[in-house]
Amino acid sequence: MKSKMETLKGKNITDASHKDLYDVICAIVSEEVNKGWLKTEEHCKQKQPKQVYYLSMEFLIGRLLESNLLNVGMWKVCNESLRRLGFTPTDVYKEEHDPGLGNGGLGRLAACFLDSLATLSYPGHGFCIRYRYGMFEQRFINGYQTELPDYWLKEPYPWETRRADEAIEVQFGGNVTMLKRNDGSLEFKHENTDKVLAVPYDVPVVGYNNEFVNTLRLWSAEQVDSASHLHAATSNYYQQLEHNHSIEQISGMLYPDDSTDEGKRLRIKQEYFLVAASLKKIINDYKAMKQKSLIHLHEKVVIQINDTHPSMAIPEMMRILMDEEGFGWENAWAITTKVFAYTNHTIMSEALEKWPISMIQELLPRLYMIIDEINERFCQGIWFDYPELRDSIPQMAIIADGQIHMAHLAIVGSFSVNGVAQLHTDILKNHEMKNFNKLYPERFNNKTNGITHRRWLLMANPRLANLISETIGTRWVNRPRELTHLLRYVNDNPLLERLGHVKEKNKQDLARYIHQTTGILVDDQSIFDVQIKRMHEYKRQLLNIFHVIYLYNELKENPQLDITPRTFIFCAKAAPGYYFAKEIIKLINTVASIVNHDATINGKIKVVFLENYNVSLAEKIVPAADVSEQISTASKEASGTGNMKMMMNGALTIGTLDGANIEIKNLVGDPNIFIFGLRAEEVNAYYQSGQYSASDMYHNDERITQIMDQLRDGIFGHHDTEFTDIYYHLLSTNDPFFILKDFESYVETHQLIDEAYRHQDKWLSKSIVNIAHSGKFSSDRTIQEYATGIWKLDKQLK
Ligand code: NBG
Repeated sequence: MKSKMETLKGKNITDASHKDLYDVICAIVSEEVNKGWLKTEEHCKQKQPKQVYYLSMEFLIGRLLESNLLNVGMWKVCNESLRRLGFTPTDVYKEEHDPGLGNGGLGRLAACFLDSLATLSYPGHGFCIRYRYGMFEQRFINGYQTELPDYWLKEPYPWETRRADEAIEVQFGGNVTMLKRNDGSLEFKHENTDKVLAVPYDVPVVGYNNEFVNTLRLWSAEQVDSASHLHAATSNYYQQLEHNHSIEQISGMLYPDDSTDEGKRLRIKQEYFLVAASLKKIINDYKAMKQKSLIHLHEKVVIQINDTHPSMAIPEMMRILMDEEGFGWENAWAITTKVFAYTNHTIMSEALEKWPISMIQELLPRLYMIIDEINERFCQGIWFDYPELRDSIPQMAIIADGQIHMAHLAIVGSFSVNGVAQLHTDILKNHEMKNFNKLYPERFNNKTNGITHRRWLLMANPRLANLISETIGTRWVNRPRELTHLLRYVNDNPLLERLGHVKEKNKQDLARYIHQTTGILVDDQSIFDVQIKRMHEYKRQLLNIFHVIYLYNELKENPQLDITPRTFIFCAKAAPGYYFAKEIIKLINTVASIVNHDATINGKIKVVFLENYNVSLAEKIVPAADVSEQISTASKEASGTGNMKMMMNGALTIGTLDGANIEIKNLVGDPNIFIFGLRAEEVNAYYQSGQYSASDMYHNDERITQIMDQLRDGIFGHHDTEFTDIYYHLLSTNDPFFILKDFESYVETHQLIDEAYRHQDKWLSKSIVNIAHSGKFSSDRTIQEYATGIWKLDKQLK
């Protein structure tokens, strides 16, 4: 480190700043990483194994220095040398800007998957966009969310390599003319298009301890050589500049919407840009292998479509095969449908992308023709071959009501369709996509999500990781299922005590961070009750804050009330245009400022809303959580992955029977999880019957009446504490997420938690049971299932 500091920075290590150290360590690690990168590429060139390409509009990779250090085996050494030199390692690591190339669970899942692919030595690569502005930075001003642009590339990003020589031209707009060839076949000429250059930036994805390094390729939109490609409409200099600007916008920013479809033209451009550049690269690589014909593409290539966002890859593949490679429709379709697999991540109808026909026609005229033909053939196929489904054709069509239904396109064009937790897959098969399941039962399958235990336990919680290794040895690191060996220790008092100590230390760290960043002093002996995820009505942060207001009301009534002290910790970004979600943020901040400053409740409850949730902040909070809030309206949360992270770190879940909570419950058993609320079937039955009345709930439960009236009239007469919109919204929409309905069982279940926490030994053994069973939720397991069940990949043993 010393000599590198001298040669790279011309400085003595004693004079080095944190940023200098960061740069130098990156350079040292990169040398290691690059060796493996080259080796892996050579290996794949020689062996030509089948590869998976993971197409995703989001990859929330988090900071890479620490995880790369861990994976190349230099983490401990580096920490020690930094300490010896008098530095705090975390001060150095936090010099890295956390790239916010994603919104939430979907993007983080993609990052965990890449980590596991490389670690299991599967050849697989991610494709995404190099957004210049990532997820917005969140600040609270007067309790309201405000958004600041996240210009993460201000400093050069040390992990990317620009590969201008591999740039690819992508075309938009223009017109298509049909010509008849001599042999009678048709030729489609696509002319007068607007051309954009996709320039790749490659980021290495480093496997754990195996010298296996895959690639995450980020595409940046740039103008095609300006001298030779003047756009038809750009007659003068200013128009030319404006045109260039509009091109650069394609990789300008990430859409900060979670689960909502905003119907933006630019979003379509981004999606097509990702897809067109990536497919070109995939096909170029295939051809470089000197395969006989693209007919065999599926033997070497499988492309996973992460949600519908990249589903234009299906018609784009058809376009390439027909217009550029000369295949007829039948052969092109046979190739295409053997190559694509689609993952669905939500059943929220507003998130199932639909694009207006006119927009696609204008932006991607040739693609529209192909989608139209796919739709035509699909609908005719049902009509002739599945008469029993004829009545369903309007609901199943790819093009209907002037819109293109991207989920339908994705299902029709893929050989595999998977959900992300058992319940979610069942709902897809039996409700949302019922008719498609009748048509293609063999396509539907479940792949329950996972998280990389290397980042979320080994790296984020070294105290716990060390304790585990001291107890059961280190084999769990490579075989996380072996965490179950901890079950032998559920009644082992010395271990429970040490576990308690680890949690205490982690909570002290978080308490310090909370104090530094917010000025709030929290009791580190209190229960750390954590809800960290996107702000969304279905995730029901509102139910959580209702419970807090209820407790506060109780304490005001009776200050001597014997409750276990609690710190309620929230993190959540709301989509900038999601008014109601932003009102809930303001409400939580308002409750926080009242509760935290009220001396009469003796500090028994505190509410902390930490700004700007991102991967790095999650890494601080997760190890300190006692209680993990997973309280979505049953059936709405496809899986959840925060639930897995906190369980793995010894938190106990309070949750509904939704998403992966069900699988957590099945593993740990009822005594080790706190389940409450309506079940998915009950929720569905209420929707069907219309039998639910929010107004009755409001009138019949005094606690709810009080809280609702406080929202309407102001909480304890404080200024600026009226939330009439929330009050009226809940009543006028009849509380579609059953917040009022589930309130009672939520409160009761929290009382059980309060009680259980008093018996620390019992609590800690529940905690051990959770940690012990969390191995199933390693993304290594998930990736193994994808690799054998869908992708048919071979592990590359070296
Ligand atoms: C999210 C779901 C989560 C799930 C992640 C990863 C989208 C569209 N979906 O429940 O809401 O855990 O995907 O699968 O972001």
